Amino acid sequence: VAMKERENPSAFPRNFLFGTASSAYQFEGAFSSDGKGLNNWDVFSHKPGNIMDRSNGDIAVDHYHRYLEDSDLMEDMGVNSFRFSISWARVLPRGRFGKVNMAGIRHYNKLIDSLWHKGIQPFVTLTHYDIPQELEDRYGAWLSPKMQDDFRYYADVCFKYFGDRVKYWVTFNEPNVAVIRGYRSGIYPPSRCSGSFGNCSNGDSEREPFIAAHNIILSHIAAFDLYRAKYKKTQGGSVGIVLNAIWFEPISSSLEDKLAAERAQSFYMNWFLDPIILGKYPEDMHKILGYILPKFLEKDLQKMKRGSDFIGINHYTSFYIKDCLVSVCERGPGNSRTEGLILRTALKDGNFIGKSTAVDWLYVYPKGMEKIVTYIKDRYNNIPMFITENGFGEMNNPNTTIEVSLNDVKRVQYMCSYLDALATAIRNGADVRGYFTWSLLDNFEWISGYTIRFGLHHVDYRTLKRTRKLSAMWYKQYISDHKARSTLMSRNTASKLAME
Ligand code: PNW
Repeated sequence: VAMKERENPSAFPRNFLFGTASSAYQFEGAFSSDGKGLNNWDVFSHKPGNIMDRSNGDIAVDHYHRYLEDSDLMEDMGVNSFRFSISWARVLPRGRFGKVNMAGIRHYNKLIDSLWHKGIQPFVTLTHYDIPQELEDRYGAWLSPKMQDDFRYYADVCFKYFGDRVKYWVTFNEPNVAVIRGYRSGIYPPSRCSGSFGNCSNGDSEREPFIAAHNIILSHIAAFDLYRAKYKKTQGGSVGIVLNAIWFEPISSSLEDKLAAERAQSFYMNWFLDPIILGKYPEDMHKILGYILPKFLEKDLQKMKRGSDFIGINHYTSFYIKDCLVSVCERGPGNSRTEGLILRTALKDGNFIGKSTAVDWLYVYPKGMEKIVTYIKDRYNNIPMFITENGFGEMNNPNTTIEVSLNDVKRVQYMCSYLDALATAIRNGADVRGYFTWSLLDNFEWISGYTIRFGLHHVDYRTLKRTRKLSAMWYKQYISDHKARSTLMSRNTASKLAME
């Protein structure tokens, strides 16, 4: 088998980015060091009842102090890229209402330089859920259109200080998840929701998600446009956005279920990507929401075709979707407005689409990777794509020993099968340029605290010691094997060209 594999050229192109992913709040810790301001997650996680194990990211995995050790782990795995995020409040403790924190700038400069030193490309996200608390207090976060000016200012500071060495920028990580959880169910800051959507009653779950999303889309466009006008020529990088992407499989081949799956995609991912890439909200959102859906102004629309150099895809899971708009479901018919907001996920003969895991939303269905990538390729004219996250979570309870954690066979199987499905999509023509596994280390898993481990390296939360798991060793082998095989491919291609 090994021989045969070696004769097989890799599907991944030669300069493909193989990396691991992280985010500031989940990794850095040092939440009040060196002049950092408080952000929405600092405040949220300190309120009792918000985080499952009553933990927070005050220390997290102390990546702020241990970034050198962590870049050694990456070097050892042979990855050629690292996806991390900048903490907005570390760079601008009070947003644009205060000074730039030069200690924060120095920190990211050191991190970026240490990566370059090891031949690791930085792949940098500006906002991975965390925003300065000052902005949440002033505006209710993304509910205000003023946030566009705040975000543009923040992006400008980052492009200016880091753009000579950062060639891949992501404006937002998963704004679809941030908005649905922040303004519909209320389980993430700013904890707003109403009606039957969540456990609070301080918002408007039927409207606010769409207002927040609209302001985020315009903020992305503002930063993209700023980069194009002011930095692109001299810095030569690219700017994209990352969406959480679930594959929605129609539960039957009926037209109703197919339309329902399409609707689910509209209300989850195309909600953001359509305006940014195609210049308008999806048609079925218009139909269902009517006047609730905010309108773009003429001056915005000018900038909104191909408003992104690439799409980042965080893909983990798939669900069956069943129509409830036309047909009657167990959960009752959806009324026209809430239909789009509630994912009508369904079971087929009592089963989910893939194998269940310790994570309640994670079902293993590798084919979903091929399907979602192909879907995005077809819908957005094969725009360059990166898999910015894909990974497997395991339970961490007091009984899990480190030995069990380190022998993460299921994570290896998951990565192996999902990468295989990705390779198929690439062979069929999808322009995918990189893959980042979530995550380099076990870390703070948002409202699940430290109860779930997603890392290729185990972290002992008492000593913060890192130990590589089986998956880290497997990934190292996988990368080196594919590097060898893609060199083979370019040689084959070269000799083929020579023959012609
Ligand atoms: C992502 N889903 O969130 C986030 O970007 C990471 O910060 C997080 O640690 C990681 O995935 C693991 O949870 C997700 O419903 C939110 O499919 C929702 C889903 C997937 C990932």
